[in-house]
Amino acid sequence: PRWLPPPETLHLWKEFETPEPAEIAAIQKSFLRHVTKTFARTAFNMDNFASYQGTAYSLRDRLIDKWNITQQHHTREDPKRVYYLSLEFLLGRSLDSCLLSLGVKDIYKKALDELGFRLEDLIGEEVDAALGNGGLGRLAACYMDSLATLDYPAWGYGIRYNYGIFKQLIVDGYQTEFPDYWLNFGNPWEIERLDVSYEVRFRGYVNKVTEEDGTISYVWEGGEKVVAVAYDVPIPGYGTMNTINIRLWSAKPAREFDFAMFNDGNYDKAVEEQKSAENITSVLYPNDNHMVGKILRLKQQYLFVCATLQDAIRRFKKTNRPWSDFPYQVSIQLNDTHPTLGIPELQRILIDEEGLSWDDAWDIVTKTFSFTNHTVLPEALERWAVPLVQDLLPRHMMIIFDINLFFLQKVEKKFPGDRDRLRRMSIIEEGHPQNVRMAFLAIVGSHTVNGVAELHSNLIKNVIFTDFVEYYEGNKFTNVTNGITPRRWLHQCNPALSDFITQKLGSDSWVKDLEQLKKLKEFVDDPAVQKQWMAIKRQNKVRLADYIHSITSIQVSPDSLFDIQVKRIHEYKRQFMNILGVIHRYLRLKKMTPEQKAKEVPRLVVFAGKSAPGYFIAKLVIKLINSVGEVINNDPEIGDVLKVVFIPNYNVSLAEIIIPASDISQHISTAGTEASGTSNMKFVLNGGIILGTVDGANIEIGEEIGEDNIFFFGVKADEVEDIRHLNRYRKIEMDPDLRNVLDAIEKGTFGDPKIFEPLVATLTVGGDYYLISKDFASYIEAQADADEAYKDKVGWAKKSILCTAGMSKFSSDRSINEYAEKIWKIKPCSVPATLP
Ligand code: GPV
Repeated sequence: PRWLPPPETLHLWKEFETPEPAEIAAIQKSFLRHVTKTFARTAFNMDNFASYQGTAYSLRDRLIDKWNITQQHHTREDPKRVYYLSLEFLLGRSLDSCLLSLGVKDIYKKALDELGFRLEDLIGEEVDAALGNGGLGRLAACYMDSLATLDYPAWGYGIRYNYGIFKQLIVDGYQTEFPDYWLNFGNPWEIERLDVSYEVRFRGYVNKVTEEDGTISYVWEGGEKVVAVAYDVPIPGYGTMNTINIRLWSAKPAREFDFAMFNDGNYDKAVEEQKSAENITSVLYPNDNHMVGKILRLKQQYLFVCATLQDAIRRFKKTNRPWSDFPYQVSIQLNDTHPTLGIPELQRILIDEEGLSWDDAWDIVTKTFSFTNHTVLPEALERWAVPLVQDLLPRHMMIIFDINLFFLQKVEKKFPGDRDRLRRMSIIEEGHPQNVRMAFLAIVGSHTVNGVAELHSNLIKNVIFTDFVEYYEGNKFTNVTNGITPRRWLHQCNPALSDFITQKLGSDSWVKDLEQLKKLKEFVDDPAVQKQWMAIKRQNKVRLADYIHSITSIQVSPDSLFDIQVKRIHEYKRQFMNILGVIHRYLRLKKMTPEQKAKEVPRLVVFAGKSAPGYFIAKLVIKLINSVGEVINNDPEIGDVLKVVFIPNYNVSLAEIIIPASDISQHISTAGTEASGTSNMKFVLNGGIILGTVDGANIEIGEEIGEDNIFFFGVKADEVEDIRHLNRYRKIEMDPDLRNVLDAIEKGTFGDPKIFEPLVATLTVGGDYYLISKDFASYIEAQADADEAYKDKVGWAKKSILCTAGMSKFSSDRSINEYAEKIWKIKPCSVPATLP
């Protein structure tokens, strides 16, 4: 029976269920209570970190109040909920964003000021929550912010890795990796829920049971068990009561203990085995857009979906509805194929544990799941070896085979006798070993599949999943163009521009309604606005220049054109082409007289980004950038006309400093390879101009802001295949300017040329898969156009204003509303300010 409070004690609870008033005295009291009681500090034993902790804990109390009110409201209303399943959430810091969402930044600042602390310093004490690799993980974080802000009843589910993405250090120009043990000093933003935990089984065997009436059922038994424990991260909506939850799972040993082993005197070994449970959620795999078939990763994926589904089902069962209601109460979004095991897992629960028929179960499954694809790169598409899955998840492997069998039977019916089509569409890829094609499993088990930008959604339809489009007659496939949260990516990271926009628009309501930015167009010809706009840009450039100096000791001029490329290092993103372009510029400058050089637009080229630790070519690109920087930055004939900086350890907090400071940012992937890109949106929202290819969301950004305000270059996606073919047979001459650049590298201008041989070889013997040579001339031309345009200060200011003004479409609020209406069929569920 449920415990009920004695009525005469209810008033004691009431006080603590009501959010504390946001008054200076109350804030100071709660801060001091946490500092002295939670952290056992005194007035004579304080530092900024303890002060950060006290502030964070006092905010945490507010978050918990709002979270509880939200959950009670949702329980009462019982709306359809969306579960956003993602192996990555790249949240970054929380203190500043939380203060802004709760609308208490100014008052906290005052309260802390009076106590002798500067809020800015405390914000800098927080370590990033970096449970993601790049765009995919950061997208999940932006979507949580929008879901909360738009009052949707949503849950994020993920893994609480003990080690987030590694820290990058540059040693002798090379990337080195250090573990990111981010929980070392505690995490104020999570709530440990030891009471919310589920058992997860691995391996074992499947028992076939024939009932008396002849029906056959299967029972999965034996093997090993671990427990997944919940850690909740509350996500407050901006300016709303709604506070949603990201539930992160951490693996712990099961309470069961191997007594046989214990009695054999193998106590050490028994403990050792228990500890191995914790390994499962220990580390985030550091690969972006690349699959590595490690068994521990498969264990992570299964533990994740197994615990998540038990949690969602427990919540569903509290309402005593029939199973047929499940898809009308629950929508599950798969963030790429990483959580695709959720599909066979739900099917297993429904048929093996809940006793539904295969068909009834499959109907529920396919009405519940939807799937977002984030890449067309073949090396990123997940394929798991059948023997591996069979060993770890024997019952799931059986179910996947059955799903495939029934699916292929239907394909055969629709396209009789088409053997090659069956081979192409099979979830099981033939070979030694066979592989499970996770994307196919995700498509077959979902009601909707979406790409993340128009071009990408067309490519998945017309290139990688064509057979499925034909089979489903186009009905499953759609597009939802990515978005970014304007809260973090303008309001928070660029306070000066945010205040100026609010002042010009006469209200700050644009923060929740980005359509209003369009009104900035009215000011584009106003000289005072242009001047102030560029003054703010300069302030942000000074802030970045100071940071660069503090980290690298390189002095850069805020009067140079800041040209920035920050993102994961990957061949398809072509940082290599960027640095080759820099060398080209350097060689050109070296031929100039001082008078000629003085007429050039001074340029600072900034790089940042991590390479996967095992990605040899990407790591060489980092080395080349640093070697080129070393030569150029120390060449007295060059001075401020050209500087090259690699900023180490790119992460969310660093992005918040870098992005507002760009004049130009580069998004130069080979056409058709970058599914969307999201940093392109962040730069343009902050008045930076894109120099980029006709790829991903660049295209839609160009449509919105106007082609005059973006520097496009390069071949189009539909030309790439033919050029690759010619390249393979070396039917195309290398671009002569590029040849000069490679000659300079090979002559040793940037250090021992032997080091760079494998990198240079990707352009020659390697067949130049990413078309650097083909695009080089138009790239250099686009750079020259940018230099020319930058000389016209007024013209540039106008472009910059029109960039910000045209970005309404790329708010993640727009993306989330599209998902909610088109895919999830959920509605906002506004939470009243207090409990009834
Ligand atoms: I798959 N993405 C990523 O960051 N990591 C991955 O493993 C995979 C995709 C990215 C894409 O590369 C970007 O183009 C896209 O903007 C982002 O996912 C969000 O959709």
